[in-house]
Amino acid sequence: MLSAGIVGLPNVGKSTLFNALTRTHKAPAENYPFCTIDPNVGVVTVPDQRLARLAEISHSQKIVPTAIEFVDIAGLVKGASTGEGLGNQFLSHIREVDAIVQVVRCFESSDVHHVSATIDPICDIEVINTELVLADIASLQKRRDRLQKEVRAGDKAAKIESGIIEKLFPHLDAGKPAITTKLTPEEKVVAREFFLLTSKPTIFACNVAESDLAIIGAGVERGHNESLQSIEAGVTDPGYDAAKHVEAVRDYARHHFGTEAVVISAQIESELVDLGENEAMEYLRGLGIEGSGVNALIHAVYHLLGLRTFLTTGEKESRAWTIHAGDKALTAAGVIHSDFERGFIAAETIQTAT
Ligand SMILES: Nc1nc2c(ncn2[C@@H]2O[C@H](COP(=O)(O)OP(=O)(O)OP(=O)(O)O)[C@@H](O)[C@H]2O)c(=O)[nH]1
Ligand SMILES: [Mg+2]
Repeated sequence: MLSAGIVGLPNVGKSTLFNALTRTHKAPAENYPFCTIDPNVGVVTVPDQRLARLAEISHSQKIVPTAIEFVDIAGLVKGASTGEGLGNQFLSHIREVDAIVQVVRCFESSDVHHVSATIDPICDIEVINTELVLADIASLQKRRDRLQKEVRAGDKAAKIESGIIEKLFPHLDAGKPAITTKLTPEEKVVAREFFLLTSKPTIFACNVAESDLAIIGAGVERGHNESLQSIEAGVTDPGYDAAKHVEAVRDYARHHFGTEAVVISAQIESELVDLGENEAMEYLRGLGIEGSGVNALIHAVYHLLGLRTFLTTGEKESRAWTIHAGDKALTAAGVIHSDFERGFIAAETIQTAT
């Protein structure tokens, strides 16, 4: 199963988000930095309203949604790439995941300690990115040193690798993530073997206060202009403008990573995990929040991992199956059973609202 790692500075709400995602209280989420040391791992089902509808139509006995794994990783600090705050150990946890959700603190609270004292999401993102980039530079440097002998001996594969490394170096040196380096599809396949931290697809999660979520709107879409104002309820500083920070993160995500930012309120959604899903949605609506930011994040991560769903339905079950973006109907049939792939005749498609 593909997995996404929850990464960020200490005490920004990563474990709180993990609990909201897994609908558990599994991860301790206390108000002090480095509360998490060992990663928390949880399987998260991908919400899909179409399944319930199909189950109704087919009178299915059960519903089987698809799932992805989330890993709540310890907070990173400046100097992590050289071992600060158990940095090397934490970085190795990031190396094992397939995608990264970078949690950025956009909530104001004088009670919750911030490692760099002020709320400055862009500065926070840059601290994390710098550490990941530095770790990648160090591992590429080692690889380059190891390859030298083979390159001199004229080894063809080593030469190709070395060429790619020379493309990556200046990019990383400029502080940019490896994922935005211009490489050919063939080079990308080779570069995958380098296991660089900054080559992992990344998405940003802006963790805002529940009162700000009601105004900005949960999920990926940009809020209306008239909502891009500061609000005074629920924050210590009346001039605090969460929407401005969210906009800045969205801009940064787009320009530096070619990716998106999702707005969540980890705190409120983690407090609702004991309620049924409908009840939780009802509660959010009562707060003026349309739609769960956490559900939007799950969908965004699923897509980020390059995964897509198709559905089957019958009396026995209505089920979501996972395929990869670009897979053909034939491959999808094979996911259910190899016989379906071998004996495939035709696919009929219908248009549905998603
Ligand atoms: N006010 C407010 N507090 C929050 C929010 N999200 C998390 N917190 C609080 O911030 C503190 C830290 O949350 P955690 O989820 O443990 O943070 P973390 O990023 O996992 O921290 P480390 O494991 O130490 O790196 C807890 O006291 C949470 O209740 C939020 O949206 N608003
Ligand atoms: Mg934690």
